[in-house]
Amino acid sequence: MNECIFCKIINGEIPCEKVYEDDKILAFNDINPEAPVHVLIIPKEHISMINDINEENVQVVSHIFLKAKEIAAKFGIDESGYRIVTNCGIEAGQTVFHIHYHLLGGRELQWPPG
Ligand code: IU
Repeated sequence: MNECIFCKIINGEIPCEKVYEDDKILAFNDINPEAPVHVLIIPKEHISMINDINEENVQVVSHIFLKAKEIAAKFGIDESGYRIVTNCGIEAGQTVFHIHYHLLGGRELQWPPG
């Protein structure tokens, strides 16, 4: 996936503000934060979107959620509350086609989203 910007962030071609990394996932601050805490959590394996999750790659999703709660705790928002969002497809607002989980918090969040 040579042209994928998030793959380039994973392999270090493009810098990021790293929040967490292990062999399966990377988490970094969103370049255009929508909340005081806005972290993107991505699998190192290129998966374009939710529609491409299958029996072979699904385990990384549970790993992302296990680490998401730790990241929320690290930012001190695990008790106050936070939101995890994945946009799937154009009409949902997905602009980067490497699956990512937005972890948002640090302010009161509105519902429903637009
Ligand atoms: P979306 O759900 O696909 O719309 O989210 C893409 C996010 O990726 C969006 O919040 C961007 O600000 C963010 N982002 C980034 O953090 N760094 C980048 O180089 C690019 C997008 I391109």
